[in-house]
Amino acid sequence: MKIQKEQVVDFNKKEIDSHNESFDFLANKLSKNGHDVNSIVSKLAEFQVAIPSWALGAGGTRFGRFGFYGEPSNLEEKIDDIGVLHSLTQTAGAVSLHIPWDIPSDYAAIKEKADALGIKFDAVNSNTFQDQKDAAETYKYGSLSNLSQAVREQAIQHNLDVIKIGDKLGSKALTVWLADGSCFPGQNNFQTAFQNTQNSLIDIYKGLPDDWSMLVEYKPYEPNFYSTVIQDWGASLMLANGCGDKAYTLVDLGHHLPNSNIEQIVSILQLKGKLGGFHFNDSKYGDDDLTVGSIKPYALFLIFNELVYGMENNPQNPDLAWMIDASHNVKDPLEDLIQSLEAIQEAYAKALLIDQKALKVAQLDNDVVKCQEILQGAYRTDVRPLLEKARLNAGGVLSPINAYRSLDVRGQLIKERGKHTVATGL
Ligand code: PSV
Ligand code: MN
Ligand code: MN
Repeated sequence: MKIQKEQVVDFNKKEIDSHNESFDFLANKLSKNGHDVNSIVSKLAEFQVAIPSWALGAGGTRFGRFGFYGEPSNLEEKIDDIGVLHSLTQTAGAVSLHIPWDIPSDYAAIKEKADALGIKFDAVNSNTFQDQKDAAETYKYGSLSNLSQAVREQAIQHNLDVIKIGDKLGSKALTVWLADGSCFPGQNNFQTAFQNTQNSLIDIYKGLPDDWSMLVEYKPYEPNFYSTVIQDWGASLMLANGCGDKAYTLVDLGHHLPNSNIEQIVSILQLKGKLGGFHFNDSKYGDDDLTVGSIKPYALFLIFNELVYGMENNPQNPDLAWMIDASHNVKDPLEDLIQSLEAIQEAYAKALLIDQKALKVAQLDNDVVKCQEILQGAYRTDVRPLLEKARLNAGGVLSPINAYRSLDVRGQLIKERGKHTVATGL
């Protein structure tokens, strides 16, 4: 299934009048308030978010999995699905692979396919949270932190292998997320587990090509429910610092205890030049992996405010590896991802509308009310016409969900792949 340019053009014809009307109205208002609308639209068009190869099928929970018809069952088909997302939205120009779930059988062919669809290979993810077939050692009691040297060596070697695979595809970052930890007090010695993890990460870091970075993801619980070795940004930052300049912290929105001030975390990490990657999703309770912006859109906006500030004021921080890390239990995965991409762009656009100069003045005056008015004035603006314009300029459709449905993409996928397919890596 490939979306053709003519289909995009035809679809946009139906909505262009209404788009022009709402865009002109908004652009006029924003320009009068001193905003550079063209620059906002180009920033939106440039912003690309990687789609993880494991999010294109139904995810499921430990209580069961309800498949979604026409799911991709190999890497080629996953790339095709991202191609659909990218053709419609023009914001999904990258894929993040999970190894060994997605080892290419033919590197040249997969690269060629991705290139043709305008998709780059973003960070590669290692997997030491599952035992692999025929593996000599088990990760039941941890991987990089394990008390057994043989287990640690196997896990280190796996990460080095992942780097090699990513390198062949043009990736420039390795993301390490560990399930390591303990389920019960006393099970682990915290210091030994942390020290083993640090030493293992240093060994992996030594195998990192010069132009690569290592992203260390943290998570407070699950699958271990008493402790995880890399439980928070402090642990991640210490480990990254212990490795070197090319190691960074990766923030996943779902990996925080309730009410954590994530915007403050990303802000300070950027100040220190140590925020390397970002996983988008949303949650009500824990690592729920729900559609971005579906539960706490204001929190997402406040986080984007800090990200925008950091992108503009912290040259010491690298460009971030952006990725959606969501799972879909009841929605069509592609529709869910389209909604997430839209929510990300919306929060970004609203953050770009914050008058930073006026905010600074209000802060200096200790005018707390004014500070809030400035933030909420931006948040309350309906920025969707700006998103439409960015997509239109880039060759995408004005409204991706409408287009996806009117082109009956899922129906086509079912026709091509059959009903009872299961996405790999789930
Ligand atoms: C597990 O929590 C997780 O969702 C992490 O967020 C990783 O990024 C992802 O799996 C893939 O390893
Ligand atoms: Mn994640
Ligand atoms: Mn997660």
